[in-house]
This record gives sequence, structure tokens and C-alpha cells, in this order.
Amino acid sequence: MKKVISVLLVLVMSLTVVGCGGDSKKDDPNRPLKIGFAQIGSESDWRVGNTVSIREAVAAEGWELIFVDANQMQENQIAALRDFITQGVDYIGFAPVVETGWDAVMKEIKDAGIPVVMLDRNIDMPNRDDYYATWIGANFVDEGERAAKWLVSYLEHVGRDGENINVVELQGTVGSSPAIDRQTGFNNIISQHSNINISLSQTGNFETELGKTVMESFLQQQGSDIDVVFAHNDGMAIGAIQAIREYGLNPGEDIIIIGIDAVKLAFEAIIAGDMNATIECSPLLGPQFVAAIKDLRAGKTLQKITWSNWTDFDDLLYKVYPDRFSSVREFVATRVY
Ligand code: GZL
Repeated sequence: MKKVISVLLVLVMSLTVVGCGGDSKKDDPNRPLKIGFAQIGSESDWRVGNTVSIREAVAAEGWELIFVDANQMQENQIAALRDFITQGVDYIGFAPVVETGWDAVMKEIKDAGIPVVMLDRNIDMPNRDDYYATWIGANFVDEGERAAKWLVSYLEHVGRDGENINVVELQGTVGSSPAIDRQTGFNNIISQHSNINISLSQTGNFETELGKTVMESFLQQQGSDIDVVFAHNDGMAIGAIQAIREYGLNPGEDIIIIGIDAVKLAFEAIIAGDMNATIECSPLLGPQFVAAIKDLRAGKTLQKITWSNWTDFDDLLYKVYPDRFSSVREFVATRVY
């Protein structure tokens, strides 16, 4: 009988020890959190700015950040997400490089009971809302529509609205939310204008060098018959500018250049006359990422969509209305990415 009691006592003590150590540590509202973030890569100035924003916001809370740069490879992001589960992080953030292929790992994260805050790009899977607390990002369809609306207004302003306009398109990463939705948005508007058509469209993967290579191919095919470049990000627009100049044409003059992201390089190209417009899409999502985690920690339920904050500074018509943007240099100086 004595042996049974002593075994029971040991069992109770061990449970108590585990209980007080585990529960009180986990529930301490002041305990620094451990955050896992699987970033797409560093493919553009936008992404670099996004990473800085996330690192700064998490550091400001005194939390631990396990940050993985996946070099734009989905398998690297999936491996990182699985490692976060193994490490027992408190929250997971990630920007999925493409929309599909996440079903299994999202189920594993859900089974592990780790809340997910999606950032920037989204996933496409059955009942996806059940697998993350919120998605924070921009309205990419709206960005594509704004790019096309700017083009229509620019053509009217320079008296070319009656011409047939040949557009070539530099797509972002195939299968990514911004590439899919920006293309949709742009086509939503130009489909209302029978004189504006996209003749060539190919991915430059959001990269400057690849954007230049694809533009070189477009120029070999159509040369001066190209009127407009619509690039899904400014990085590829910069690559297209380089290709156009090397081909012997004047970017911003012979060929209208439109980008998206509103990074510093784009403003500088617009000021130089090499580019005509860029559309805002803020990468500064770090503060909203941290705010979402703090709300979750406080037990709040979040809306499934959290639109990113951005400045609606109109489309930059610097070349058309120089008086309107005489202070563009000062404006550029305020940009942090
Ligand atoms: C958009 C973001 C895109 C940017 C690119 O929110 O996902 O990825 O437009 C970046 O510059 O590479």
C-alpha cells in the first residue's frame, strides 16, 4: 500500500511542476513572444522595404523574430513554416510567394494551434479563412485599375485618345496574388477602350534584370510599334527603361512607362523623364502585423481582411503636370523605400 501512495505522490508532484512551469510561463502577458516569419525573398526594393518594416516593428516590441528569406522558392517557405512548428513559435507570419500549394502545411500549422497572420500576398485553398487569423495587404485589382485609368487620362491629356495603343505587359511572379489581380484590374479598364490593347505579356518575376531581358525580347518583336509598357512592379519597369534606351528609343517619350509600388527608384526615373507613372502599394506592413498579433494575444477576433495603409497621392503625372509636382524632389526625400 505504501508503494502505491508514494508512486501517486511522485505523479502528482510531477504534474504540478509541469503545470506551474508551463501554464504560468505561457500566460504571462509580458513574456516576449517568439514570432516566425517566412519572407518571399529580396527580389525588389518593395520587398526589402517590407522586410525592414517587419523587423523594426517586431524588434520595437522586444519580441524574438525567426526570419527566413525563401529566395522566392515555395519549398523554402514551406520548410520554414514546418520549422516554426517544431520550434514552437507563438505566432507565424508569411507572405506566400504564390497562391496555391499550401494546403498541407496550413493544416499542420492549424493542428499545432499556432495563429497565422498572412502578409502582402494571399493563398488559395478550400476554406482558407479557417487557416489564418487575418490577411494584411493591398487591393491589387484596384492597383491594376488605377494604372489603366491613369493611362486613359494621360492619352486624353496628350491628345492620343483616338489612336490605337499597343501595350506590352511585364507580369509579376506567375500565380502570385499581385500578378493575377493587377492584370485583372488593368484589363477591367482597358476592355472599355477598344483602341487600347495588350499585344505581348510575359513574366519578369518582379525582378529588374528579368524585366529587362523580357523587354529586350518585346523590342526585338515589335520595336517602335510598342506604345506603352505596363509593368506589375517598378523594378521591372526600371529594367524595361534600360532595355528601351539600349535599343535606341527614349523611355518616357517614345514609350510610356507605367509601374506599381511607388518606390524611390520610380520617382527618380519620373523626375528624369524616363518613366511616366507609378501606383502606390505600401510595403510598410510591419506595424499592422504587430498590431494584429497584439490583438490576437488580447483574445480579439480579427476581420479576415485588413487593408494596408497607403497614401493616395494620385498617380504621378510628373511629366504631364510638372507644376503640379514641382515638389516631387521633396516628396521623394520622404520615401523610406
Ligand atoms: C505587392 C508585392 C510585390 C511587389 C513587388 O504587394 O507582393 O512583390 O509589387 C514585390 O515589387 O516583389
